Amino acid sequence: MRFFHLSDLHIGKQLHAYNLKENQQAVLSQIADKAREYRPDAILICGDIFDRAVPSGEAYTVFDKFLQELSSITPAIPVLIIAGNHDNAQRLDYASSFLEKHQIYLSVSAPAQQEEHLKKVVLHDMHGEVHFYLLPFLKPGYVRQLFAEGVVHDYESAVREILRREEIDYGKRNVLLSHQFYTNGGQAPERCESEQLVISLGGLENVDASVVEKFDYVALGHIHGAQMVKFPHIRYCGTPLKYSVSEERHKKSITMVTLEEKGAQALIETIPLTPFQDVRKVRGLLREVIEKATDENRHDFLSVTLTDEKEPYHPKEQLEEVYDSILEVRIDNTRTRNRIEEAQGETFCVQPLEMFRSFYQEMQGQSLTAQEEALVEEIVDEWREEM
Ligand SMILES: [Mn+2]
Repeated sequence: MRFFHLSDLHIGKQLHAYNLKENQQAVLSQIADKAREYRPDAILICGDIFDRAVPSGEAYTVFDKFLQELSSITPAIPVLIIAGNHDNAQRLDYASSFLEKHQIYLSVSAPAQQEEHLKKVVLHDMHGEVHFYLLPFLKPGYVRQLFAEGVVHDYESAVREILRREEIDYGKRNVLLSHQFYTNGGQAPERCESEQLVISLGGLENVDASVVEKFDYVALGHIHGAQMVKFPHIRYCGTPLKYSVSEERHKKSITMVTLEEKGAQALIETIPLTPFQDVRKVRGLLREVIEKATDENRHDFLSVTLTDEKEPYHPKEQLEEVYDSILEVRIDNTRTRNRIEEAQGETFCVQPLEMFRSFYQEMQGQSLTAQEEALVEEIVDEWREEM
């Protein structure tokens, strides 16, 4: 049994002010090409299909096209999908019973009633059955009512108990799809900026990997850098594209897993994915950075740090004459370093609205309208009430 493990597509995501539609379309069709080439028995997508709970029409079109490309492969390859924390359950669930006829299996919410169970998809190979359990992203509050009082008190107990009630036969081959924050004895996986996770104090969101150790393979989503957690068969596959400058050095790939007979270690391989615009950091004098432009690299997304002591006039505009996708331009010289030192002596207390105002200015290159500002204020107030 061989399958592709994918997660965190984040369709509809922007990189700073840039729309990634074409990049996402290109990488998804690369994945479909690889599926045609390697013929996996299944494709697993472990949460965060969309970047936002309310995806744009454009985002739906990109995902729809991807599913169409996959389903045009014959014989059909089953596609197993769980919802992540960025997905909206009802929206993702749309047309799911229709999709199932095309072997696209979706699970968007954890069991909430006693009679509900995890979605299970059973596939066969020469060694027999493989049971795929689909566990969508959950919070303890979603499932607490299924158990006696006090049993589910954090994320780890929620995942442990929800799996326990499935009465899984571990004598068979079992694969779990999950989208949670798995750790190795409290040691967190390596993180990056695009995850935008809220870091909870005391590690409340942590689920120790030993909770899922008995599965033959655990296909994880949530963390954007590919890595194993505690055991080689418990893995995050990472995003298909670099979604932040902090991922500059990542090598994005499809994780391909081969399961032989029960008891044999899962074989893990990676199939590299090549973006048509890479995300890179460059540093140097303005003149040097401009000279480094070539026909191949001038379309990459660049985070530029200029070291000129004499600060150039409109550096971004000058860079944009040769590079077409500048994410940010920073200056690192004696003046800015001194300013940082001075600032470290002061204590900052920035109001959320003020912070958002300058963030928006930086991202969009324009300020908020009065109407937008009122909306942000409303959201901040709501948030305060919830605190
Ligand atoms: Mn994600």
